[in-house]
Amino acid sequence: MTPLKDLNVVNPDQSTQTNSNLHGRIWDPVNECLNRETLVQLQTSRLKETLLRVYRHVPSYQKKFLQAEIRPEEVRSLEDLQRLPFTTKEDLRLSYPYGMFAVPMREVVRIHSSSGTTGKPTVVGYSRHDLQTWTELAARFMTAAGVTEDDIVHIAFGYGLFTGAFGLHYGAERIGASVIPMSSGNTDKQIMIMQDYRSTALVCTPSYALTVADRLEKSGIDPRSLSLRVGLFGAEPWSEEMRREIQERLGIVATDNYGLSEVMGPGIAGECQHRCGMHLFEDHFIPEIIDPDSGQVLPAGEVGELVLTTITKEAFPMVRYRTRDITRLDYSPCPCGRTSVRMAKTMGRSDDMLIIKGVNVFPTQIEEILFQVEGCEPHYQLVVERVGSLDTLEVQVEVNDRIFFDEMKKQRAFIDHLEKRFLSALGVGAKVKLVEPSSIPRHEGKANRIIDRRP
Ligand code: DLL
Repeated sequence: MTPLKDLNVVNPDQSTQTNSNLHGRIWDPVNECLNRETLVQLQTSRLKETLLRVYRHVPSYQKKFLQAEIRPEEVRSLEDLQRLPFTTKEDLRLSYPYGMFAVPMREVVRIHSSSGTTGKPTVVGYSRHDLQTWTELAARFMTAAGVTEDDIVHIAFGYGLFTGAFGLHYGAERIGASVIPMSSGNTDKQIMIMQDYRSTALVCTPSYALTVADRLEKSGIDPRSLSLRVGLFGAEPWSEEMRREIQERLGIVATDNYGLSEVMGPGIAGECQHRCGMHLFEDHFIPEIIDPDSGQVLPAGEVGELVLTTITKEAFPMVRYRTRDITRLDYSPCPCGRTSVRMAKTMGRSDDMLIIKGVNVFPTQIEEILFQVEGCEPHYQLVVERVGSLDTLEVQVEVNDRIFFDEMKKQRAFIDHLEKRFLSALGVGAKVKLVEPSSIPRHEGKANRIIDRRP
């Protein structure tokens, strides 16, 4: 473990203050740099408490545990977690709206809800203590991304039931940064505020960061004339290529952070300045990676579905929640000194995985290729159809103004080139359709890349 004196502590409540900027700043070094043995002890005792709480206070957990013939007291180690049943979005739907709350409503001080696209949303609640935890964890990952009390944090997530804006808002205030609660939409106004208020940190989805870059370009504003230096992006999958594109076009460092409303909102994991995976706050969440088909826990390092158990939440604890997000865990040491496991950038949700002629394809894989090809704009849409019993994929790609819409031969050669790249990288063919600049809808929040026309 890195000795505390070698870390740059910034949390005013932990002021064993230090020197070096070598590792970047660490908000809560005591808890972010625990050695594994201490961490496992802490996780085990917190897990036991959580299980007792849900068993006593949440009828659906009690029922599930009884069905699985396991009582909370029988869970004595982290390995025993595997004996517990999973919790799924369907469980949350069945208990809509408040059936899975583990405290009386008088102790719930905030309600949020997930951005479900179909049916009823899922409702989540926070106690006062949960909000404090959330704020601390947001301060952790924002500090890891490089935000300090000198930053002017421009929050372009929508304020509302979505957890994005509030999570980062309180985290930034906790750090002591100046927060601009801009909310989403009206890109021209966002840019005006960024210019006039000298925003230094941009908080939004990665796809919206590109929308901002497009608008700056169209308005003839040099991004380098803004004060932006760092971006904290999350809430949707994005590739390394997209990171490069955002960094180049906005002239900032782009960092990734991860969360989901059912478990907490943003503040589950985030990148440090080394950007080699997102530090997952294991003193609050226990991660597992499972095979999404069999439900079997996979060995460390393998790619699979992330399952999370909350171990400090009061109002809305989740036991073995299936996130549907596909990722991998890395337990190797990180040069920043934090000791937590790191989750890889998620490839996407298992729900978004397309199976084209038997081959699994994630939209982010297509994105990676598009961003490498000169002439493509970073805006695309995937159309999936079923012909007979086979699924087919069409990739609609925006091309930039400089490209030959009127020259058929060149256009054909460009399509052939892209189709070959897809075939060799994905192992399956995709049809490419070029579309006019600016014709693919832009999103203010999460981008919706897939049009599914399958019956
Ligand atoms: O998107 C919470 C959040 C807000 C995270 C702002 C980060 C920043 P939900 O609306 O419930 O909550 O959606 C959660 O979004 O299961 C993932 O599929 C996806 N997601 C979130 N962060 C990332 C990320 C918020 N960094 C769902 N990379 C999750 C890829 C992400 N996917």
